[in-house]
Amino acid sequence: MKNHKNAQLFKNAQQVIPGGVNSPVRAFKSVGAEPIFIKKAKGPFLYDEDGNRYIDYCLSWGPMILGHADKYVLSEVKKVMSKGTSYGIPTAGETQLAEMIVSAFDSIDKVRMVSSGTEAVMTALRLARGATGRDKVIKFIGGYHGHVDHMLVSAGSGLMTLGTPSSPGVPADFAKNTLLAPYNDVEAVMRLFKEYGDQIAAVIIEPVAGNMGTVLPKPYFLNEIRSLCNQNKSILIFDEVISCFRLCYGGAQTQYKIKPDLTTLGKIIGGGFPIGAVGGKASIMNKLSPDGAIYQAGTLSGNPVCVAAGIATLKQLETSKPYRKLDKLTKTLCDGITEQLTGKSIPHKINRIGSMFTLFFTDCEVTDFDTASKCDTERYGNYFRQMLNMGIYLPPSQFEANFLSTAHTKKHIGKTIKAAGKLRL
Ligand code: KE4
Repeated sequence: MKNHKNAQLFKNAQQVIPGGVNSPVRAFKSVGAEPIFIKKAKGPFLYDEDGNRYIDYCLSWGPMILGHADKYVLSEVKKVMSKGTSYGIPTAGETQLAEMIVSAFDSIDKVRMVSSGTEAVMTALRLARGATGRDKVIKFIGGYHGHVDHMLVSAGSGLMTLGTPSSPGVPADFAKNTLLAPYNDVEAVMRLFKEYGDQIAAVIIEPVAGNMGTVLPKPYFLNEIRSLCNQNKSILIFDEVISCFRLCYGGAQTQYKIKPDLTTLGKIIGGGFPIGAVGGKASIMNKLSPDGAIYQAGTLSGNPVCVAAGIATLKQLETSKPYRKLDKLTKTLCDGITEQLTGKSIPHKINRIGSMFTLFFTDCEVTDFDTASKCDTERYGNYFRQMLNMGIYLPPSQFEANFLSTAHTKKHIGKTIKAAGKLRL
């Protein structure tokens, strides 16, 4: 694999961009490599500046479910762009996208659009705190909800504890209202409610975790969390920034038949453009300004170009209903990789739901951050680098999810399985 231009571009970037990247994971640090620089992308393929082509299983961290540069999305975006790109004044498109989201989610009566998943989470948490008059929030260890100050917290000593900042620059004061519990551990959540019940504004959870690698909720885990929130009059927030429209035409909540009070969305609903959204029951959403007192705002919120890409993406997902096919193709890929690695006696586990999966290098089931962090990340880095050299682009971290798009075919899957057969790990 040629790498000359990539290396030079990375050197140039590091002169003027911190770490040479605009989001840390893109630096490939956790996989012991230097980043490639992308020149273009089409369908399932990425093309870097050195002319190397890759089958892409990261898909910009999830949004590109139709593959890159989808013809219809681009044509709809070009149409809208030709009439201007931002007004800061309402457009009919925003209502159309909101209506599509409302009709896809039983739990959502109203939607407020923002420009990122982080902003959606920030808004949802402020809404929950404003609506309940309470300050504490429960999150799960290994859950990632964007870089909101009071979500950048990690567990201190013991299994359940008050959050301590996981990043410099987050005042301890901001973290003290964040409580942590291990994912899939209902008893830990019960203990938190027992101790802090009437102070807990919300529980925020990735109904299918994607940020410790893919980790699925144990049976009834989400139901238990739902009933604990009901009993304590706390708000249940499903962070579906990854899972919305990924697993089905709706969210993980549709699949698991659980109705949260608020949902954060992002990624796919923007079709590759900057977007986020928070949706929920009108009784809560109406508390947002200007009708309500809870403030939230954004210059480019509901931007017409981003909204056009989102509408074009959701329209195709709604009509083509690709989910069964995506599930089948992803199963074929995962079964093929497992066959190859088992043949090499390499301990591994694959957690998968639909077209979202993670290959963990471990011999134990991965059900929470504790078990995920026991994985062999060195081996993952080796796997990433070898697959990259064979033209397969994977998430540059063990603790992320892989995705398929409707542009991936059996041919691409076959090539990927064949590459897995050549691994020397
Ligand atoms: P953004 O602010 O990055 O748009 O969204 C934050 C966010 C919120 N909630 C969930 C469940 C998320 O996964 C994310 C962001 N996802 C990561 C990848 N897992 C973004 C990649 C990155 O940070 O560069």
